[in-house]
Amino acid sequence: MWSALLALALAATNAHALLRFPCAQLTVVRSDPLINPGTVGAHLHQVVGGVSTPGDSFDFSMPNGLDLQAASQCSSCSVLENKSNYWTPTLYYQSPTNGTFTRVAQYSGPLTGNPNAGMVVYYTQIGNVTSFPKGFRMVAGDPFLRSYDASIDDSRSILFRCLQAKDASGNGPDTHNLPTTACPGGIRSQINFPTCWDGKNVDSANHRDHVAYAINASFGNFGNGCPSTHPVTLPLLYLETYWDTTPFNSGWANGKQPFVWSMGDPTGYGYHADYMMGWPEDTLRQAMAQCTDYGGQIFSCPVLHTRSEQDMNDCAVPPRVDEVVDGWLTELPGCNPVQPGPARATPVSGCGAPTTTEPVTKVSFLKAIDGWQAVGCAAEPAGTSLLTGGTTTGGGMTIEKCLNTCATKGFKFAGLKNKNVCSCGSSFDTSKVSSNYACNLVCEGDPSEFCGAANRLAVYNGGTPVSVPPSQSSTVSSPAPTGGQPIAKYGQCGGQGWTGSTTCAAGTTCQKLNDYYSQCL
Ligand SMILES: *[C@@H]1O[C@H](CO)[C@@H](O)[C@H](O)[C@H]1NC(C)=O
Ligand SMILES: *[C@@H]1O[C@H](CO)[C@@H](O)[C@H](O)[C@H]1NC(C)=O
Ligand SMILES: *[C@@H]1O[C@H](CO)[C@@H](O)[C@H](O)[C@H]1NC(C)=O
Ligand SMILES: CC(=O)N[C@H]1CO[C@H](CO)[C@@H](O)[C@@H]1O
Repeated sequence: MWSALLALALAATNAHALLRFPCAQLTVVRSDPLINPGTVGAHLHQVVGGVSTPGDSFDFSMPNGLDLQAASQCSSCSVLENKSNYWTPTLYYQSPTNGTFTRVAQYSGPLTGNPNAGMVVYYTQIGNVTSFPKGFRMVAGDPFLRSYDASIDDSRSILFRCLQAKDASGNGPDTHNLPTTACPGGIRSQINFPTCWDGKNVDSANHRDHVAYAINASFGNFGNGCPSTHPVTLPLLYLETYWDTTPFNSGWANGKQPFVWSMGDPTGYGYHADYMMGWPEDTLRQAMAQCTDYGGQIFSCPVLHTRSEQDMNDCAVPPRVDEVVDGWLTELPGCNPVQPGPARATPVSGCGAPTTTEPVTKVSFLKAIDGWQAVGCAAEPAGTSLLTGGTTTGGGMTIEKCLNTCATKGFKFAGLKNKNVCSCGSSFDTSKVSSNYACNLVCEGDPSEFCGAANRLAVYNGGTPVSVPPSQSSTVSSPAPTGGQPIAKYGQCGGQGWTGSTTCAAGTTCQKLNDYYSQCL
């Protein structure tokens, strides 16, 4: 799509507005607040974008009318103004020899930096567009499709690119199904959302009836205008995700492609995506009028601003479903059976997979370990060391291995960083800890644990417990409402260090969610 658009933009006399920006991974969890609101979802998703409360998980319940712009405190996307949420399924490799599954890592695309990869988001102006209204949401694709039907919009809106190299060219053949040959640069999944709206409803029961694809549109083709039932043209939103399938290129048997989407789809036809709009309404409108850089670069658009990659990576939340999604799994999360079709897939349930969510207060990227205090996640920029008693790297690092190593050497403090680095120390400056930091990379040696992140140290203390100061706001903080105005629903109304108003708008009350944050609900 990228090269097609570039050609189009260069050829066009009137430039189409284009935004293209990366989003880091917010969370990977069996949640789908559109399709399965308030409960555990049917299959695993990777989610990017805003978080409705800081330190909270991507919410399982995102009720109609929720104003993401007002509610979101951080976003994993590079555009500061954008608090939208986007999610897609995740990709697994299934071993042809023993049938177990392991999750395929993602990588950030070329030309958009190097955040902890989620996806690259595009918004394109196709003619005279009307921006998404507040509260707007929709889905693209159909998770139950297992064959290609050119008459189905969902079928045409998806393509997979078999990348020939991990470089900026992005070259490779596109197919509607998962590639049938091993791809030297991995696979890029590409999906278009509908671009035509009924002009009235921000959502519909199936999250689709209020929107439609343009006539004869397909991925990379804008189509021939909107149908009369949905006459209002929206910006074209599309998502690209880079899957690093290359470690498995030698793991094909009998020429059969070994990848399967998290809903049990080995074909690719059931690929799908969800969108919850979280822009300030007028900002996207202005961007669609003014951001005509043909590369879609945000920094060349005066209306928009970017956040740092570190801030993107720090906007991450722990999964609230108690299940392991990495390592080698005997079943896909939610125990979705692999259904190759060509008939539509059928949903399964009651297979024993968790159906309840963990309380927000219970989930953390740090683990509760007897005799150790989980101090918190601290900033440790490259070239600096918060714990100075030496480091060990690799060796199938786990939290337990690191704590044991440090304890054996007589150190009270242990810290884990970047999946596999362990450092020890006899003292630690707790002011470096912030709940705004994410220590969310899965440990090299245990897929059920997290071992810090790049530039972020997960700190444990085996000595006398230390007190951790209230969280410093390091990234983006919401300004306290002024003038004693009542705070709107979902707005912050209290918590550690809060100096703003605590008066909620009529019909809502200030409810304590956790120690450092409270909301009008
Ligand atoms: C299954 O096969 C994969 C490689 O295809 C291997 O890494 C994994 O350890 C195997 N698991 C079991 C339980 O044999
Ligand atoms: C674009 O759409 C707006 C709102 O529907 C309308 O007022 C305006 O005239 C349109 N502009 C063009 C150039 O078609
Ligand atoms: C859509 O495609 C069909 C089949 O190619 C064609 O017959 C029809 O004229 C097209 N409609 C429009 C509006 O382009
Ligand atoms: C926290 C945050 O990113 N807020 C920004 C959201 O977008 C508005 C409108 O552009 C900005 O003013 C905020 O700073």
